[in-house]
This record gives sequence, C-alpha cells and structure tokens, in this order.
Amino acid sequence: MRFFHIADVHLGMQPDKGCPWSEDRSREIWESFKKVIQQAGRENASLFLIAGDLFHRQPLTRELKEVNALFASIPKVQIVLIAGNHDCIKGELPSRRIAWAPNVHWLEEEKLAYVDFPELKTRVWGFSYYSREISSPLYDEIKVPKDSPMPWNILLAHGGDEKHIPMSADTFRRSGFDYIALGHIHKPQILEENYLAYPGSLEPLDKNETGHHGFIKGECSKDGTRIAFVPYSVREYKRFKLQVTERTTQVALENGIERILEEHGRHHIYTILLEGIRGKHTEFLPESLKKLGNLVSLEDHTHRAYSISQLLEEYEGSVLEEYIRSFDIEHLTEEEEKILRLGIEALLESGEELL
Ligand SMILES: [Mn+2]
Repeated sequence: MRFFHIADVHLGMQPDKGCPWSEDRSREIWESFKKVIQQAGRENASLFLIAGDLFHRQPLTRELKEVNALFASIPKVQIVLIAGNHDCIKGELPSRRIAWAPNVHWLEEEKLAYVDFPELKTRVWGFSYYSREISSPLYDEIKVPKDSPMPWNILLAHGGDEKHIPMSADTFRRSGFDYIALGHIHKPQILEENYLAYPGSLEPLDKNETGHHGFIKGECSKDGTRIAFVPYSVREYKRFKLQVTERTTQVALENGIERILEEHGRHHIYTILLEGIRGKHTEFLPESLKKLGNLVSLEDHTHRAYSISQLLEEYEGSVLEEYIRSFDIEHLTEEEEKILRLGIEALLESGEELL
C-alpha cells in the first residue's frame, strides 16, 4: 500500500506581500498542489493523506470546488483530510458544503474517528480543529485498539507547539500506529524514521522557511513502513552572509550578490546578511541591492571602521572599554590582535548597552 503525505499547503495564501514575485508565489502554491496530485495519480498511489492546513483560512466554496475537481481527476487514489488550525471548521461541515468526489474522505469530527479502506487493509484515523488554538495534548492517550480489524493503521495529526496540541516523538511511542502523518510545522522533519514525520509546507511560505520543501512518499508492506522525503517546491528561500571589509564598495557588493544569484538560481528568494567592517565613509544602498533579484530581506550588520583609541573614547566606562583594556594594547601579538578585533566586533554586534 503506497501513500503520499502532504500538509500545510496553505492554498489561498500570498507570501511576501508587496514584493514583485508575491502574486506568482500565490499561483505557484496552487500549481505545486496540482502537480503533486497528478503525480500521485500517475504513480498509482493508494492513499493521499493531507494532515491539515490545506487552506490558509476557512476555504471559500470556490476553493473547495477547485480542490475537489483535482481530487476527482485521480479517482483511484483515496484522499483523506483533516482540518488544521488555519482552515479549522466553522459553520457547515466541509463534507456538506459541496458534493465531493467518491474518493474524498474528510475526518471532520472534533473527536477521533476513522475511515476504513478494506481493499487496502488500512484504517486512517484523525480529527479536525474547530478553533484556531487547542492547548491540551489531545494526542497523548491515543492508541490503536487491539481489536482494530485493519492490519495497517495510520493517524493524521496536526500540531506540535504549545497552542496547537503539544506533542513530541514520545507522545506516540507504543501507540501502535504503522505511520503518523503530521502537519503544522512547516519545516520538513522526520521525527522517527519510517514512523513519525512532518512533510513541512509543500511550498515554503516565508523567508524563515529556508531549505528544501516538498512531501513524503511512503509504503506499508509486510516488511513494515518505509518513508522518504521528496523535495518538490518550485522555489526555495535561501540565506547568505556576505563579509564586508573596509575596501568593499557598493559596486563590489552588487557583484558579490550577483554571483550568489547566478550560482544558486535567480528564481529562488534570498535573504542577504552583511557582516564585517565597512569603510569609514561607506554607506550601502539597500534599495539598489534589492533591485538585483528576489531579495526579500537585506540585513546590514556591518560596523563602520574604527580605531582603538576612537573606541576607547566613544565607549568610555563600558564593557567594551573594559574588554579592550584587558589587552596590552601597545604590545599586541598578531594572534592577540585578531582575538581583540573579534571580541570588539562581537560586542558591537551583541546589541548590549555599551554606553
Ligand atoms: Mn497549522
């Protein structure tokens, strides 16, 4: 029995609002979702599991019809869904809002329920959110009953932080499931090999969601469960540090950023951090840097060049002064000078009250 597991697609979300690529991202979320559905069909997967937050908020009827049309296009794949905190159920049940294709199964109750697939020898368990927050650890006591008639038991579970059903790998030890399909945490992670995993958001949704994004493919067989993460997203968020020196000019910096974009792909979305010491008269122009490509954020952590005597004067009576004076400034070895510089930069960057 082979399955696909996705979560946190957040259909209807528009990432990076105000940035030139923002509307494209909104479309790409739909496109990736469509593509992964089609792939499950082509690969004849038996089950397609959606562990919550398929939608960014309570879905519009139009959106439900859209996803239903996609589900209907892979009639041999059984689709099981729960609602997460973002798309939590308000008002009418999703199953009653539109006429769903026969292969679509909502676990839309507030209490644990299941749907059986006798031909797959599989029972899929889960429940849905009816509010944006649930702080009680509802998954703590869940176990597969000894008399479950199905050899394979899979749980869809959404949450994992303080306000969204706290849980950990320990929660599910000895729970008896063959696989637990998690949702809510956007960073893909396998908490326990072949047993407990977050696929993460299908497409990354903000600049902190760096790295690969995609879905999980798995199989339950007589040898047990096997899963693997499949990188799939159209784009990635990437973060790079650029080291600046006193000789770095605006043009040099632009060239440095160009090289990164060229090497790592212009379609990705970047955060660039500037570090080090800039020249006494240098001010970088962030707006021109942002025009170079998809730069969602530019963090300038550089410090203006300084001389030791100037620092002693400027930061008189501070930890920084104390630190500098702990060295024999007149007789520094090369090694000591390096340590002194690193310490000064660390203190300047620490944001401590130095004055
Ligand atoms: Mn969530």
